[in-house]
Amino acid sequence: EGSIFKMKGLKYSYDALAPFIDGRTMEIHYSKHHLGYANKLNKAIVGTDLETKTIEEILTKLDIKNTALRNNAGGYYNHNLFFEILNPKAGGTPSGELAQAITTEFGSFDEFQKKIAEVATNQFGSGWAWLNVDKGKLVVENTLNQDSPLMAGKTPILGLDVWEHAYYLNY
Ligand code: MN3
Repeated sequence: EGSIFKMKGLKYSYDALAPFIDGRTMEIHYSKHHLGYANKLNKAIVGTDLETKTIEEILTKLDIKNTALRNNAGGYYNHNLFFEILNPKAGGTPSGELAQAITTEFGSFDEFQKKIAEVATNQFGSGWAWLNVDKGKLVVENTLNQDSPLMAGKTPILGLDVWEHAYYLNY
């Protein structure tokens, strides 16, 4: 009842990314912050016609003056992506079409890494650094707060959470 958008679960344990991200930080981030966005998103849409929409539909047609929906729909979507793409058995350099597109757009994988690190570390206040597809091209950019690239018609591939809550216990 009322719980329309569910938590997807983690495919690894909270401490699987240590020592880079410690278990306590991951537990708080997932079970308090991410869950909070899901709960507040569900509260914002209960009884409205948004109940039957997908999260992507909600974000691409969002009324940005609806602050509760903007923050929590964005927060829910962004964190689903974040916790899915982090994985202790993943990483390394990409291959195939993505590797080719990164070389075309940024010159090399190293240059791409430099660029996204620069965008992330220069974020003023809370937000995200992204690798997005924008009109068929890769772009590195940031968003403020929990705004999702989907709100601007872009497709996120990689999202780096640079809110303090993502790292503040150890960094
Ligand atoms: Mn977060």
